[in-house]
Amino acid sequence: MTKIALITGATSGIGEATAYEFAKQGIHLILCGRRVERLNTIKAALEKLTVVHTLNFDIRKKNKTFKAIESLPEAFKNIDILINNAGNAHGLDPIQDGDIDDWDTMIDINVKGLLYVSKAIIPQMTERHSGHIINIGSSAGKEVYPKGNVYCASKHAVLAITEGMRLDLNPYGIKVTAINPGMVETEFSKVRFKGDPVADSVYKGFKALEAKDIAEIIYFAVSRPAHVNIADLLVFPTAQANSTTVQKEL
Ligand code: NDP
Ligand code: 8X3
Repeated sequence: MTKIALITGATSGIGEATAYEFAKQGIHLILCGRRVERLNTIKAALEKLTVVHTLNFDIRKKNKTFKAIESLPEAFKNIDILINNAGNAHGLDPIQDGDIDDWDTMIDINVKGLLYVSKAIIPQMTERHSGHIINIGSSAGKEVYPKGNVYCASKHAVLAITEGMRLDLNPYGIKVTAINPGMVETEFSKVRFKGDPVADSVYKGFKALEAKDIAEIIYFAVSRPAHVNIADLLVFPTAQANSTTVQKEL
């Protein structure tokens, strides 16, 4: 039976690559993001492969998030796969110099936004006793690195929420998965460093993961048989051993 997937943060990076991967497999798509032009461009490209609906909202806005998901046409209301991917790091500063607006942004998007979207979608999954939620965590959710403080906290929270979801949704047969990437070359560093050219050096001197690498793993996770749930995956580029150990040739 054809599945329906909702992907947050589908306008770039891992979310966009996942949309392409799922479209190739004929999964029907609900693509979410704030940049409406990008949503339209991606929709136009993927409609050649599958059925696509777009939702343009900021996951920090609780009411707008619920309204957007309520607005889904009947054919898209029963979401089988939720990819909670939207998120970013904002800043890289020692805790004593951290920008409070950056802290708010990361907690509001990476943690609260993920919860709002989940809250809007889970009830129809529990009702149907079916569904798969994939939360995109991070290696930063497994260990804390210098100056990572609040971003790492937000991703540790994603991991705790994932485990909580897996426990609470267990009676309903809903799969819950955390996929935790190390360094992936996307717009992530541009957002983190707010356009500062330092962003360009983050992935220099080694082969970082590509968004597609994670997208393929996400598809692998959602395409396992009904009795198999990949609970938690940590994925590094080969050159990376942990958050602070990266073999670079400069
Ligand atoms: P990108 O910056 O390329 O993509 C981030 C996506 O999130 C965009 O589509 C953006 O869409 C969306 N987004 C951000 N803020 C909001 C918001 N307030 N409301 C709705 N959508 C939002 O980064 P990645 O693809 O790398 O990041 C995707 C996920 O992967 C994030 O959760 C990130 O923490 C995680 N991750 C990334 C790693 C990396 O090294 N790149 C490593 C480990 C985890 P728009 O701006 O259009 O709203
Ligand atoms: C992104 C990985 O190490 O850049 O979640 O914080 S890192």
